[in-house]
Amino acid sequence: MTSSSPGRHTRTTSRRTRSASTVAASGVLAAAGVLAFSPTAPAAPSASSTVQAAGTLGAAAAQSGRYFGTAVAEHYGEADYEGTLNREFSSVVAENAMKWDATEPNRNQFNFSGGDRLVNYAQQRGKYIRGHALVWHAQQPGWVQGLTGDNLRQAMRNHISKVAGHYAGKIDSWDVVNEAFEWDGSRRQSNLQKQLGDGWIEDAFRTAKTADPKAKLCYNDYGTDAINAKSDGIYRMVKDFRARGVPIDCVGFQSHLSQNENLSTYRQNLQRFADLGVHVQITELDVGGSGAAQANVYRQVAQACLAVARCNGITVWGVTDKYSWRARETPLLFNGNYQKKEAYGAVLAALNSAAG
Ligand code: 9MR
Repeated sequence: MTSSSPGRHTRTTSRRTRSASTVAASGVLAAAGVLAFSPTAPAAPSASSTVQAAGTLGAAAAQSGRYFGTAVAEHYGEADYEGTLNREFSSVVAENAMKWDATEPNRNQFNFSGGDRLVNYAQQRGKYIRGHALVWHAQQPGWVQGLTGDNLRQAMRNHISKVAGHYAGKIDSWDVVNEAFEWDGSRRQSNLQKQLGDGWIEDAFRTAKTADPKAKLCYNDYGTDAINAKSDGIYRMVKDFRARGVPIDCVGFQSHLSQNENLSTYRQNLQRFADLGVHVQITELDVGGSGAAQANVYRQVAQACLAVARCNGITVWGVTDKYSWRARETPLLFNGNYQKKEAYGAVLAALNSAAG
């Protein structure tokens, strides 16, 4: 991929020409405002005899113009956590700090402290930033849960306007709406759906577009990792939005998987969405399991994204197994002692082989 990915900053990327120092230097340039949000700087072509495989996930993904990110929780104080985060990942997303309950605990009273901290951290290091999540049926503050009718509509619009407005120009991709479909492809019967009817999702996207015109606006969900009834329902919505000019730019596939996952239609599913003209992103990847079986699922997911031109990035849902929401299933790329797991090697090799 050579254009307009992973962010809105067009760049061309040579294959396997980055070194760790190039990536580090690009972070400095980004901090100086030279390369705003660009995780890596374009590198000069080099002779194939001098080509080196990239040594970190972020640098390896950047060879094809993609980001490789992680969800971040509040563990910056831990040296190994921050060291691993900073070294390996070219993109971040707040695991919880930008959700509705965290950002607007009382009506129209906003708390941006956790989100601001992450955004500052990422900007200083030239990392891509995903925003998660403006509207979701879960993690709503108590005051939202009882609202009805137009009162809820106004609360939703105000929340999106204020949060997306606060971060306008800083977020590369926003999860505007999260998890709004059922397994059978129908709309989830959330308070939003029941009170506002089918129009609430496009209302949310239009409001976000006004608040932050430059961010890529995404619909994000789980259980959509195959061609199935749920992904069919979302596909129909995205197709309709594109046909009617509703501002949707990307679809996030959370990809909370297990090592026994059947991924036979994973790539085709990404591709059919991409063919609607949206970017697709793997947004919350984790794979319960261990060893070669786990590594194999990670490899297939990375290869699928690499095979789809509009798949512009992969995010894993945490840095270390220790702090994973699925900790007992050891689903991430680094173990509790921040050692690289077999899955790490599989992902790195896949990213490097796609580049070379
Ligand atoms: O990982 C998040 C965990 O710390 C929170 O307690 C939980 C609350 O619902 O949300 C988790 O993240 C979810 C994400 O925001 C949306 N997709 C599913 C993720 C795992 O539950």
